[in-house]
Amino acid sequence: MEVAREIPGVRNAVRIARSRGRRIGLVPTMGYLHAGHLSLIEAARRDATFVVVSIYVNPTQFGPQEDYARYPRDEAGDLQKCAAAGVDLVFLPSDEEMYAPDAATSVHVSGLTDTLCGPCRPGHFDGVATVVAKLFNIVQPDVAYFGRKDAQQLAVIQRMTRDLNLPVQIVGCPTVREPDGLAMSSRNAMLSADQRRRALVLYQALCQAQRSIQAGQRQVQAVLEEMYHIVSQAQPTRVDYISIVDPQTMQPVEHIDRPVLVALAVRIGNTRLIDNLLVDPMGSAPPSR
Ligand code: PAJ
Repeated sequence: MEVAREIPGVRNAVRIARSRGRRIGLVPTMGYLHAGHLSLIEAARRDATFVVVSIYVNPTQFGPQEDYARYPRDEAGDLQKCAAAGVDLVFLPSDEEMYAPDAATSVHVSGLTDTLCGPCRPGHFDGVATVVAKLFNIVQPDVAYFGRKDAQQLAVIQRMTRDLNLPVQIVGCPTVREPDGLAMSSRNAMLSADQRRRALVLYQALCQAQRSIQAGQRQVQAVLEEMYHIVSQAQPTRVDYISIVDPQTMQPVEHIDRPVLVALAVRIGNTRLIDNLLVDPMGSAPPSR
């Protein structure tokens, strides 16, 4: 496995791989890798023949009051996991390598970012879209992999890629969960044992929403109230949102008459957790967890 900290090294390795006819797959991450990240790498290994993982805690997608400084980091552990997972190249840039001190350009995807995490995290999706556009330009992958756990992020990147004619195929991958249902996240490492137990309410609320909708509930408000009730039992520091939106536009739906994205963002202690479930009202048998 190669490790590159500078852009010319990445370009060179990718150029050689491409000259050998390899299909380049990119998995962008912020590190502290877990089974969710590894599932993206596995997906990349299935249909690409040269797998690049970027590990970069991107400062521009964190707000001034957010957890950039305490975001977990483990470079040595991440490199081991990448090597074991069969990654070909890891890109580990410094801030100086990624951003010129007078960088003045950013990518803004409008509309999709007006709801859910957008208003709660001003500038967040500009930071994400900009760094992902830069990673696409640095690595020039044929295909890139993103988790559905960050459904709004995936939608933003799909829209940016289409709107800017970036020659990259975007693949969305299913959410990987702990055995009890908690969505895997690097931020889970910041939870105390008690907060970890309380964090399960996110998934419990989503499952309840799915049960209600699949049992025939079509009123958005009724589903949201049930979810608030479950979430409030964990005494969250704050509920940023609990919403039911159209999975393509991310806009709130009025009536549940087609597949909907049920999504929530909740703070347990100082840790902000998000999760979502795509619910088909015509679907069968909700999970029993
Ligand atoms: P990060 O949170 O490290 O996530 C990297 C990728 O892993 C994202 O595509 C995310 O959706 C996916 N992922 C995280 N948890 C997952 C889970 N439980 N199941 C499946 N996939 C999961 O998302 C980012 O980093 C950044 O915003 C980034 C795109 C790298 C830009 O900086």
